[in-house]
Amino acid sequence: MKVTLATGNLHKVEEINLIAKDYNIEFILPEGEFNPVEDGNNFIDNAVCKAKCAIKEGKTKYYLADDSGLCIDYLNGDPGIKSARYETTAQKRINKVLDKLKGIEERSAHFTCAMVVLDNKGNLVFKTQQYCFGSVAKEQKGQNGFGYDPIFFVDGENMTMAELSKERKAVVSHRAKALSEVLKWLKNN
Ligand code: ITT
Repeated sequence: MKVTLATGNLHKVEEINLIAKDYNIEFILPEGEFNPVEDGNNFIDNAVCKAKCAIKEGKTKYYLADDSGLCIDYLNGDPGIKSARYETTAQKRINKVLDKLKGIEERSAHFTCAMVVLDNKGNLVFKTQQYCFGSVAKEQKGQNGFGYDPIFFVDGENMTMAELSKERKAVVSHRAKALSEVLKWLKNN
């Protein structure tokens, strides 16, 4: 089965293919331009914007999109749905978070991953939102993963997300949990 994965983020593609490696699903990227306008007020709505954008030129029965981000309790959930736009580079985004939490002991946070599946007529046929809980580290550590992984200390793992192997991230992450719900649904549809 082929499913269009509506993303321009190659890290997500790699992670999703690893998580789904035992399923007989080929995730293909949108053809042509993929510049969705993410103007929703929440993760699910933004994921829908992305999936709709991929349908225009698509050829598959289903379209999967992932909208995700880091939500920090002390910052009232920021950067949240603005995670990708919080600063202009990944390192600047990390620095901004570390600066805002300088001297703050309350560092609890979670990654959110919303995934939606649309059919080729644009109907929302499945949605899920899953989390990975942890806290913001005081300094960045680890080379794996992407985005905020070097400053996200994962509950129960005793290391940052960027110190986990990619195989371990593919088990414990917000994306792994969301995709496992999607895969269960796809198996029956
Ligand atoms: P697409 O919209 O094309 O899928 P994007 O990177 O813009 O790619 P999002 O709008 O969902 O995706 O923004 C997600 C941002 O949240 C991402 O750029 C990272 O900064 C952060 N993020 C999401 N998942 C993450 C993860 O597993 N590890 C670290 N940071 C993550």
